[in-house]
Amino acid sequence: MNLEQLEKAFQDKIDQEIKIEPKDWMPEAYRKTNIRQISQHAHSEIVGMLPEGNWISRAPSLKRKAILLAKVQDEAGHGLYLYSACETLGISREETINDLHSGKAKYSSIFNYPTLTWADMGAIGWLVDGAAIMNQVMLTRTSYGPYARAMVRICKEESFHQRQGFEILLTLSKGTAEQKAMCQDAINRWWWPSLMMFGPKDTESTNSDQSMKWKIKRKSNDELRQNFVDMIAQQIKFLDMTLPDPNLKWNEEKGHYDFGEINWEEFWNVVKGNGPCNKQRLEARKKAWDEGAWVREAAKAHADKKANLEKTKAA
Ligand code: FAQ
Repeated sequence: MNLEQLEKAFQDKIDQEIKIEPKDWMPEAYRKTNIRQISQHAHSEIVGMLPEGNWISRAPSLKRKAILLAKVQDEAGHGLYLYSACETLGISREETINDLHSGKAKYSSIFNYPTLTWADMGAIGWLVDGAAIMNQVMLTRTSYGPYARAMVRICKEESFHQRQGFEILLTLSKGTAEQKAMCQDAINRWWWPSLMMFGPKDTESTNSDQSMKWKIKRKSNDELRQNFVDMIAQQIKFLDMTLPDPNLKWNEEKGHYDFGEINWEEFWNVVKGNGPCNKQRLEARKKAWDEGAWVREAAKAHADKKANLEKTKAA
């Protein structure tokens, strides 16, 4: 088959909802797009452990601490499934991690904001994990097989994360005046950055058209963002709190909530590395990588020794 025929057969497969697997032929740009998205997703999970990790030692009770610890460990697991899925596309884990450390690869803007109070653990679970699920449910049907399969498990765990976040806020919302204020303050600070997680407006989204054709993405950034606003605008009623948007209003005709304009200047500023915690996050990741060198070396020495033993036995 020539290139044109290969490309046609590839697109036909996608149109028939047949998954693309690692050893299948694929256009170079499809491989690259998946490497870009999956690795950035993996980095987001790993960097995303940092803002919550900040509160593990300060959780208000043993039970809260155990739950938060389990949640943060889940995020590490998500990163690992995703790095593995990415490796099936022919890039090493080391390369993807180097790209994070050099600033070449992005990670979600949301993790560049600080976690100032315990209520932030609730707001992250409810809003950040909530936005993540809204975006990621469609990825359980993404066209690249290893990514789709990793996402099934990730989404199940993210649902638990969202519930635990909501429960933290629900408890605070029924507490003292100070706890209620803390709850509202966290919602105020995390609301707009959560909306930014869905990416730029459709008209500004450079990757969307091609990713939709390849069924890597199945819903647009704006469509998912709107679904998220509709969901949260309902859920917040149970907390008796408000969202920090004077333009948030049910639109009967559209069957959706209208909402205010996102501060896109802030979004791009954070994406470009100038958010409140970008430097701190990257430094923490680099330090962890350097301090883990001995573990990687020991694991490799053990694997080499085992392989040599097997070779001697076979000889
Ligand atoms: N932050 O053309 P588009 C989580 C970049 S995981 C930074 O629309 P695309 C779990 C984008 O990469 C959260 N950069 O791009 C958790 C592109 O630049 P590039 C992460 C952003 O790929 C919870 C450029 O802007 N989730 O939260 C952002 O079609 C709690 C143009 O954008 C995923 O990664 C942003 N917010 O759509 C963990 C899901 N938005 O790469 C711990 C998978 C856009 O060309 C605690 N990813 N950019 O240089 C996706 O679904 C997509 O990649 C989008 C962006 C929707 C993020």
